[in-house]
This record gives sequence, structure tokens and C-alpha cells, in this order.
Amino acid sequence: MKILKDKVAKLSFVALLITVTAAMFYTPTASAHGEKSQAAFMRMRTIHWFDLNWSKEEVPVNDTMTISGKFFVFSGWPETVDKPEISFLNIGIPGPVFIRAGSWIGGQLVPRSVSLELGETYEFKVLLKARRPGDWHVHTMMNVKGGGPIIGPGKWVTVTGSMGSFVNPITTLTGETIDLETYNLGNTYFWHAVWYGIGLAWMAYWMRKPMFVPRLLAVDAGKADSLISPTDRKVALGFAVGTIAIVAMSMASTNEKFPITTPLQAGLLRGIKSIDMPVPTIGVKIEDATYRVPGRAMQMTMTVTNNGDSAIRLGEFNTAGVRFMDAAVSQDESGYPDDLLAEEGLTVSDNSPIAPGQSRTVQVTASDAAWEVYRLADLIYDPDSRFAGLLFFYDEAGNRQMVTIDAPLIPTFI
Ligand SMILES: [Cu+2]
Repeated sequence: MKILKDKVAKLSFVALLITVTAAMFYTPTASAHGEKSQAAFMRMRTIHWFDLNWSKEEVPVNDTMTISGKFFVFSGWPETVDKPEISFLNIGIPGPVFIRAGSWIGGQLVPRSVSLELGETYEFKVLLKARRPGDWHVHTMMNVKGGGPIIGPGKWVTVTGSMGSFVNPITTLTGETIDLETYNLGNTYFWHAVWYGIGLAWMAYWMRKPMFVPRLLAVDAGKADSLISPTDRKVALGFAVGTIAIVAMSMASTNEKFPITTPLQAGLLRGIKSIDMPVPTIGVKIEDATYRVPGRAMQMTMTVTNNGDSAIRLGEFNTAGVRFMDAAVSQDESGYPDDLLAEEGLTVSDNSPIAPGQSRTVQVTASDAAWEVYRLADLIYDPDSRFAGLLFFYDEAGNRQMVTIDAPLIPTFI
């Protein structure tokens, strides 16, 4: 009986150990990193990212990949977000698991903040160089001063190799090639150690002798002067003069070693080129738009007028990074993130070609788990029940036109 008891005790201990270990090693994979928790109407009414392309899904350390695409700065920008007059094209990753080797908007390098205009569409590209092995969810994002981070779609990218082999060489204008990963580290360590050491030495000098009670008593007894001997004064002077001398000498030697230095380069970049988007030859009027609570779809009644010279069909509705597609009209070929791609998520009551000059009122349903997973359904909690998005129409030759829509989105309850 006792043996059995021991066995049970032992086994339960082992089970406990396994559970604890498993819990320690269990890291649930988050598929979104921040954007889900942001107000749905803000995500739908600020920046629309589209035509995104991640050049690779797996990159060895030191290799590069690019994320490119376009973004439309929505004209009906929310009041609570400052206008994107001072914005910064960022990348959403957990620390520098990649380094940003370059980023461009409209063909211009944008290492600084830029001014963006409401209603404009811009083309961007970010060049990333892999640094740390792992699976990383890489987002495009825009930081808006006075507004916060506006997070674009994220895609999983795997970095392979070892971080120890990462290098970040640059050639300076003085012709020297350095590795930014380690450049000047030794020097930084050296000087911090030197000054920290001098500080410790000063404290140690005084701490040789009793520090508190005897000194307190001496001061109280009116014998404070007896605590500081002439030698102490010489030592103090030595430290003072020595410190000034080291500062002056090391400053001179640094200037000698680096005779050419410039101040930090900063300042807003204005005049960023946007894309000249052709005026769409398609008119869309949202008659009404609703979403059921709870539910994972939104419905729109829209009147589409084709003012062009080729018959058109609706292929995609894009809002907050979620792409609802009508597979019969358009398919994604960019490897868009699965959780944001509703390949057959768009249903149009009558999606037969609309002939030139013709006008048709249709019911459009955008439906996918993403509506709930990305908490667009949480619009019910927002103080402004309006949505915005992009519609992509295709003509017979496959040419695409983008139409932006924006309307109130009214909840319906069972
Ligand atoms: Cu993420």
C-alpha cells in the first residue's frame, strides 16, 4: 500500500513538473500586434494600405527583402487624430529583428518624418535586412505625430541563420568602412568604465575611514574641520584637476582622430510626391450600409454608375487591411496574409458586367471571420459609426480602377 502511495506521489510530481515545463515553453502565436485593439472606425478612416507586396517569406540573416505597396490617406480623417502633417514611415516588428536599410515614399528616401496630404495616394518601399532568426510578423506602419501608430497589414516572415553573423557595413564620406553593428562599442565601454572607475575611486578614498556615526558626532561637537585633513584637500584638488585635464585632453584627441563630424541630420521632409491617380470613371453611391451585431459581415447597398467605355465588375472591397474579394473577378497573387484575405468574401447581388453608361443598384456583402477576428465588429463600441474603404473595379481588359467609399455604418440587432 505504501509503495503504491509513493508511486502515485512520484507520478503526480512528474506530471506537475511536465505541466509547469510545458506552460513555460508554451508561447501562443499572436497574429496581430496592436492593431486589433485600436478603434475600428480609426483603422477604417485613416490610412488604406493596398497593393502590398512582401518580396520574401523566408530570409537568411544578412539578406534583404522589400515590402512595397501603396497607401491612400483618407480624406475624411478623424478629428481625434492629428492630420498627418508630420508622419514617419515605420515598420512594425518586435525590435530590430530586421534593420531598415532604406525606406522610400514616392521614390524619395525618407529617413525622417514626412508631410502627407489628405486624399492623396502614395507609393512606398521599405528595404529590410534580416538580423535575428525567428518567425516575425512584419507590419508596415505610419506614425502620425499627435495621432499615434497607424498599423498596416502584417505578414509572417521567417529569418534563418545566426544573429552572430549579422553585419551592417557602411562607408563613411571620409572613406572608412565600418560595421554599424559594433562600431565604437569598445570606445563607449572604455570611457564609461573610466569615469565610473574614477567615481568609485573618489568614494573609496573617503570610505577607507569610518563614514557615519563618528563623523556625525564630530560635526555635532563642532569639530567638523578636523574631518578633512590637508592631505584630503590635496587629493580633492588632484581629482578636480585630473578630471578637467582628462576631459580636455580626451576631447582634443577625439577631435584629432575624427576631424570631420557633422551634427545630427533632422527636419521634416515636405513635398513628398504622391501618385497621380486617374479620376475614376465609375461613380459609386452608398445608399446604406449595415452590419449585424453580433455577426461577421457588413452589407452595403450601392448604386454603381459606369461612365467609362468598357464594362466593369466589382472585384474587391478593402477596409482596415482586410480584403474581401469576389474570386470570379479578381484573385490575390501577392501572397497576402491569410488572416486578412477573404478570397471569396465579397458577394454582389448582381455582379454581371455593368455596361458603359449603365447604372445599377446592387447589394454587396463583405463577409469573413476577419471582420470579427480583427474586431471591425467592435465598431459598435466606437463613438463614430462610419466606415471607409476602397472598391476595386475591373474592366473587360482587366484594368483596375479604385473608388474610395465612405458612409455611415448602421448596426442591426436581432
Ligand atoms: Cu503582427
